[in-house]
Amino acid sequence: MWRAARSGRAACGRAGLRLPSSFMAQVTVYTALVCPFCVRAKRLLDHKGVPYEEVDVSSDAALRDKMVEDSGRRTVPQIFIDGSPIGGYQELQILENNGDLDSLLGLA
Ligand SMILES: N[C@@H](CCC(=O)N[C@@H](CS)C(=O)NCC(=O)O)C(=O)O
Repeated sequence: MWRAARSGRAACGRAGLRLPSSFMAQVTVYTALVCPFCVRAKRLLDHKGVPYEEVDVSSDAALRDKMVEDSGRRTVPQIFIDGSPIGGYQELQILENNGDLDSLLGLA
């Protein structure tokens, strides 16, 4: 049922409609202040019209530790979709290039 709701955009898509953000995946992007890869990741999500929560770990060691623990990676950005770590900008771009990102985001 949930997947049907998630894929509702296919039916709406023909009319050019988009699902309300409540149907879209929850996206969290851990970032830091000086971070070109963070800029690229956010630009890609912005381009797709995907809302996300940004967590700046620049000056918060505890938050950074949590990011490392939850993602298994030390670099920023780290991107989570519905709580699952998908990696950094390059992994995000690979998912987009493969055509897998939209379904993860609840857009397909
Ligand atoms: N392959 C990673 C590269 C990320 C990366 O190198 N991020 C830099 C900031 S833009 C970083 O965290 N540098 C600190 C470090 O390598 O410990 C991605 O695509 O996100």
